[in-house]
This record gives sequence, C-alpha cells and structure tokens, in this order.
Amino acid sequence: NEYQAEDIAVGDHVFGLRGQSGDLVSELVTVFFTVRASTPLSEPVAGISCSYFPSGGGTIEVTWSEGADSWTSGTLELGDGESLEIQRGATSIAAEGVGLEVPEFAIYFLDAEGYYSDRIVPVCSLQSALFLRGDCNSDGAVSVSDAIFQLNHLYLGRERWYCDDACDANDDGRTNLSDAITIIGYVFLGQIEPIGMDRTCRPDETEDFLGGICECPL
Ligand SMILES: [Ca+2]
Ligand SMILES: [Ca+2]
Repeated sequence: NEYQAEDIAVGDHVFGLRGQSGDLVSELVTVFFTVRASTPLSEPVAGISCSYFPSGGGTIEVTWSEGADSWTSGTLELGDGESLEIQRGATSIAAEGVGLEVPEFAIYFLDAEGYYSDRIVPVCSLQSALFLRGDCNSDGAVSVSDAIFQLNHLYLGRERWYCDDACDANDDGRTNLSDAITIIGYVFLGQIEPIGMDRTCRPDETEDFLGGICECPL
C-alpha cells in the first residue's frame, strides 16, 4: 500500500496512521519526518563530463570523479523512461543504442540515509567517429575494390556505402569520381596526397556535410 503527499512545506512534520477492520481500530502509529530545503547529498560527484558517440546506434558516456558527499548507488534515467543503475564507487556509466541525437537524460545519486541528490543533466560533447579514409566498402582495407565499389554506386546505381567520409577519399566534402581516382592513385602509385592517406583510422579533420554510419573497421 502506498500513500503520496506532495507540496509539503520545508520543516518538521508528523503524520499518524491507524488501521481499521470492522469495529477494531489499531493504535495510532505516528511518524515524524523533516522536509529539508536542500538535499544533504549536494555534491555526489565532481568534474562531470559527457561524450556522445553517434556511431553504432548512438552511445553516451558520462564520467566523473568522487565528490564531497558519499553515495551508495545512482541512476542514469533516459527521457523515454529507461534507466540504468550506477554501481557504488563507479566513475562512469555508458548507455548504448540511444539514437542518432543526444537523448534527454539525467543522472542522480542516493546516499546511505535514503537522500537523493539533485538531478544532474550533463552536457555532452559530440565525439566524431573514427573511420578509414578511402575504405569506401568498409571492409577494413583500402584497395582497388573501394574505387570499383564507389563507381558502381555512382554510375550503375549499385549498393551505396555506409560512411560518406570514408568514400570522400580526397576530403573535399563530396563523394564523386575524383575520390575513386584518388583511391586508385594511392593503391597503384602510392600517391598519398591530397590528404596523406596512411591506413589508420581517424576522425574527420575537416568540416563538411557528409555523414553516414562510420566506424573504424580495423
Ligand atoms: Ca575497402
Ligand atoms: Ca571527395
């Protein structure tokens, strides 16, 4: 059984509870409680930061260091009602599959006395996905098959790539014939220009409007 009361003023309060069954009435049970103006668990964590990784369905990762007030558990609550438990002593939590944009979410903590902290809404920075430039077909290598794959889509309407940035081999913000030529020049002639292809995964270092699902395939 549950009874809820809201908008109780700050200060000391008491309520009484009596059970009744037919003519029988129990003794009055009284409960004293105090509503505090602010939570005693005011600084559960310090130096909180959040990263959002758009690849692989979207992941948020929140990290922190120990705050001034100790806590016994915590919760990461997503806007859709899903929640994840934060283990005692943890300094990070990650939520996977949160979608293609930073979701609404908050974290809060609970101390040994049963007090909750305020809800903390971290600001997440966008972490660019790593990808292998030139690996248009996402098989983990830069080879002539990437150029063929790209041309097959561009001119024959075949399967499209997942990661625009990987197919933008010359990093000019467009995916077109010049990228296939760049890939061929790299594979057969060792031409690393214009962007210094070196078979390592990196985030995109230039601003463009390309997107897609990019991951490091290595
Ligand atoms: Ca490839
Ligand atoms: Ca290009």
